Amino acid sequence: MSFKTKMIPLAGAIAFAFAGAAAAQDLVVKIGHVGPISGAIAHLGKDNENGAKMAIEELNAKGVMIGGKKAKFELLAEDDGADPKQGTTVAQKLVDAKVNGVIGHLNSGTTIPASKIYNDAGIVQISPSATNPKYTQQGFKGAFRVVANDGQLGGTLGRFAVQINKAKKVAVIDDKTAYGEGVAAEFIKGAKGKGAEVVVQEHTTDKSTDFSAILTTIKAKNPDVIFFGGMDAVAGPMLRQMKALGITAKFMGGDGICTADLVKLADNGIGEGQVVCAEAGGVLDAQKKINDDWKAAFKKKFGVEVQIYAPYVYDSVMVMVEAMKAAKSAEPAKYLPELKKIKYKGVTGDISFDDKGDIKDGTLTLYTYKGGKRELLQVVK
Ligand code: ABU
Repeated sequence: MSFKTKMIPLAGAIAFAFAGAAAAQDLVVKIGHVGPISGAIAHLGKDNENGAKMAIEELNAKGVMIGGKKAKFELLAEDDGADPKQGTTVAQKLVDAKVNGVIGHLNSGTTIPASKIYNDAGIVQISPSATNPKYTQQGFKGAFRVVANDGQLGGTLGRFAVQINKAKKVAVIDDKTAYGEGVAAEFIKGAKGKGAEVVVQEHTTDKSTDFSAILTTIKAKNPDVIFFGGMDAVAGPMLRQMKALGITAKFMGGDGICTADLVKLADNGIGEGQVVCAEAGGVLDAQKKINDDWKAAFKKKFGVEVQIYAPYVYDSVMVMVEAMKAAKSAEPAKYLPELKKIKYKGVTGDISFDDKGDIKDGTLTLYTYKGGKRELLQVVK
């Protein structure tokens, strides 16, 4: 064997050794994501999870340096089935896996109990979609939310019902979840504050499919507006059954019903402009193009429209990583102070947090549905 032929594998071995050393110095950053990937709102959980995937893939492709090390981001995605108990089980699983941060959960009913587990473990959590105010009122310094809360959502919709929809009599239904009850209570405050009368209040569950009894009671009261605190998987069949009963009242709801799939779930049960709902975020002017372009890229990548909160999940990952870069560390205790003072321009708009961890200057986007499509009504600051 010649000297030359012996040298080539040696050079290769040296190069391999260096490459191995560099890889050993990479910083593995584990980001947990939790949403309902099973059950009636699995389409929304998948939407959120895809937002996280998009962020992680982009970050890994870009090559992010944190504290002089190349970060390798890993997504640990869990399914909570929108169930509070399952939510705490998977939260503990992520804590045991020593994640550097958690994006989630999707529902308020899972986010709130899980937040105690993350707080006790010193892990930073950003919810991209849970809107119940209690989440950030518990005094957990690592709990953040990038959307407006139910106070803003329900209150604005309550006022809209009276001022724009000219409602004098409103009926209110909730699904008995932390979100549904909370947003319905805020709607009542907003509508009553503007002079409307609540003529009937009914309750269902997030798993119900037959609403004939409560809709028959409501029909007898002849309300101008029916408000539903709950998610699209329940609102869809409810709208279909309203149509079958000949109820033509306006139907209003929060972000939980304001999805791309509502039309499909209602099976053509939505009258033109009958539904008014609100996303707990929104962008105007130049930022709208950035948001629209991101949604188009999402559709190209996953072959489906954004349901509602995928861009907020994407921004939640990005804002967490920005804080890690600024802190030169992926350790929650080290990047938490940076997250608290962050000013980030995301695809969902400007993100910075108040003392409680809520987004500053939360925005809402009101939508209706016409011609089988969601249509923007107005962006409200
Ligand atoms: N905000 C609507 C859906 C999630 C939740 O708060 O339960």
